[in-house]
Amino acid sequence: MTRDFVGLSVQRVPVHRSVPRVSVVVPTYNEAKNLPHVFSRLPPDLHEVIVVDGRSIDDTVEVARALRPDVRIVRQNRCGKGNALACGFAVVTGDIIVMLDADGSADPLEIPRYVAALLTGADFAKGTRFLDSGGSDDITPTRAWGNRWLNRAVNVLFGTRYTDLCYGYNAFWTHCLPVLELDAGDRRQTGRLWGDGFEIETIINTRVAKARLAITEVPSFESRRLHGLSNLNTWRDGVRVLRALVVERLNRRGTGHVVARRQVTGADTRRPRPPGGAAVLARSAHVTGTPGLKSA
Ligand SMILES: Nc1nc2c(ncn2[C@@H]2O[C@H](COP(=O)(O)OP(=O)(O)O)[C@@H](O)[C@H]2O)c(=O)[nH]1
Ligand SMILES: [Mg+2]
Repeated sequence: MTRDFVGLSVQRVPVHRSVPRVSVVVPTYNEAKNLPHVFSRLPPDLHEVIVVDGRSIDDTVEVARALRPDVRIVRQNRCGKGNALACGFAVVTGDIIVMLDADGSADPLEIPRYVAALLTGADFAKGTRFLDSGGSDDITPTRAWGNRWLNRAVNVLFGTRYTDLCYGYNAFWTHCLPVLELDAGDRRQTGRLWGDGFEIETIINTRVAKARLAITEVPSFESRRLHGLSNLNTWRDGVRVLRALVVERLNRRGTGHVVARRQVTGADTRRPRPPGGAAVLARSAHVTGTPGLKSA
């Protein structure tokens, strides 16, 4: 089961490409041992795989190149997963962007599910571990507890009905990128800026909600990290997420953009937004299709 909620602040335009080009953005920090597993499960016919490395001290970049000679390597300019994603998004050339962790927790075999959700009308396909076939072997009880409360908070503050705020496996149409207002910034800048850390998922999830994009939740199973340790600090990063909710509620980031929405043929799950009301949430059919993923 997927869940949609819908906004109307977007303008529909036809996109003259029946098979979208899928770009996968992979932030990496010392993931050399995990990349063979992750890359072996990438679907064929991706448009591009972009590894954004955060000055790994292992062989992450060499391993990525050896596994996949066509990989695009980007060096992030500042620190943190958020900055890595911003740097990767900035160089994407495909129609769809998939955010994929490199530690083996996010399964690349699920990518077609996300693409199918986008092809059936979503602007943003948001992974969730807490719906239907979703689940997690990786989340600790403390993190699950924190996520539950943060999730309640986002839904109250932003009128959403998310089931999993703090999950980093998402996909969206590249033309929605301006809504995120992420700034890869000056390559010479080295400090840590707002959005550079693990608050990135919250920033993205709240900005797409503020922009009233059509969001579909996609059930996803999160496996245990294969090798190495998580870079996330539950309490420190939990506080950053909470702060992100407050900051993003108070600022207007994400609201100033009209997004040209891809005209989707076939079943349309969009519903009009009630005047002055919260975003509408509807349940759509199961996303089961495996659309072709083609190179340009
Ligand atoms: N480039 C880059 N990638 C990072 C950084 N921090 C984490 N990552 C990557 O982001 C993904 C998720 O990080 P992880 O440590 O597994 O966090 P968790 O899944 O929240 O426990 C992994 O692919 C990491 O390698 C960073 O500072 N820079
Ligand atoms: Mg992880």
